[in-house]
Amino acid sequence: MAARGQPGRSPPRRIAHLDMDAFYASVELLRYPELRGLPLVIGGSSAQQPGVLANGERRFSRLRDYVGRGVITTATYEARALGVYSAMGIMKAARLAPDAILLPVDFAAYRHHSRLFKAAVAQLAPQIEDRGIDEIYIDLSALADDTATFAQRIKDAVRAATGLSCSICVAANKLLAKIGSDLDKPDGLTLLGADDLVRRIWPLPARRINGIGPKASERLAALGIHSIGELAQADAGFLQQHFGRSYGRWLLAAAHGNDERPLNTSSEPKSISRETTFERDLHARGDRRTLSAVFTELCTRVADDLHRKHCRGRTIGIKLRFADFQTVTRDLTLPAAIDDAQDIRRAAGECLRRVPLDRRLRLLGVRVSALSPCGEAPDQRVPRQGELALAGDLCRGHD
Ligand code: DCP
Ligand code: MG
Repeated sequence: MAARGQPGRSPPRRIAHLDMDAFYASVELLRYPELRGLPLVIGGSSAQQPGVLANGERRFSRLRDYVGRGVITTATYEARALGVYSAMGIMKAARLAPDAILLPVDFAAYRHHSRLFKAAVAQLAPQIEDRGIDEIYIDLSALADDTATFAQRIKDAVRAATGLSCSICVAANKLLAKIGSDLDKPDGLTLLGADDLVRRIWPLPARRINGIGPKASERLAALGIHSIGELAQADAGFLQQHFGRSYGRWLLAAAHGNDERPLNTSSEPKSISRETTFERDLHARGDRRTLSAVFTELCTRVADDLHRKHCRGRTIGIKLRFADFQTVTRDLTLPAAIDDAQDIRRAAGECLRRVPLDRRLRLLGVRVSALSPCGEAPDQRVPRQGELALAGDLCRGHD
């Protein structure tokens, strides 16, 4: 992709996005190679654990035998060909593919293989941003090697370390590399150059941009914008009018393949946040109870994340997105770091009081930043409620 900014001053970056193919299912196939080539779905509980017959053969569960409310985490490409996908209810999938094999999730095995593939890549290219269990970004900009040769070397190293295949795209930035790694799955190696924005990216549906969720893509469709190309041709003022200033601007930049975000190569989180987009837009008055419950749940989940990462934070923030897509954030910085769900709820509640809640909301989020590892500051104590008002006066607020 073309370098943005001042041509000639800095060469375009080379950012790779690597995503493992049908990850959970592929790990299971290492254990049960006899299932290769068959439609296989991962989900459900230990009841789906394969049994062993008297003759030593394994007996696997089939989708048609499943009863319950579980959802599919992933499916092999053979199962996807039958219309079965991640997040689909297992009983619904059973109607489409009754003979498909069902295995329970085994997170420990997936985490193990996740660590293996990341370590193999880190040996070749140390500039890595960890994006979750089966995906990473890799910055290849400083490497002298030919891009395609190097990307193939990474794929070979992942296969040697894990026995698994992955798909890689190298592009000028994270946004394009992420879209691109999906284009030639499975076992893909995709290079996106300057000409490919129009040829390969613009025909794709707008929701393929990471950051355009189901709701935003529905709203774009209602405005007659279906593809990324159509979004790129849209009027900047029109987009800002319908999606708010900041999201509207971002939508247009993204459709033009512009993204300057650096890789976050630090393994220490800078902030921990949870947010949720509501099934239907909620109003602070009419839906007070629901909103309050969601708010508390978000704070609890953030607190759980903090505990897992063994850290706490001093700055507590909220994010609201109104039905018209206007997004508002507020935060406050406390005298001491906290990690307790109730304390986070109280501080986030303070932030919430500083936003006029006169319109319907589509999204609510809670963030804790200015993190410090637990145990490093023994003199820190949790502030009491009365202290929060003072802290609130000191805090920054921004829209
Ligand atoms: N996952 C999940 N629930 C979802 C989506 C995914 O539990 N709704 C899990 C199972 C996947 C893993 O995360 O194996 C990685 O997600 P991906 O979206 O990368 O999907 P896959 O790796 O399974 O398939 P693909 O080849 O499309 O990347
Ligand atoms: Mg994957």
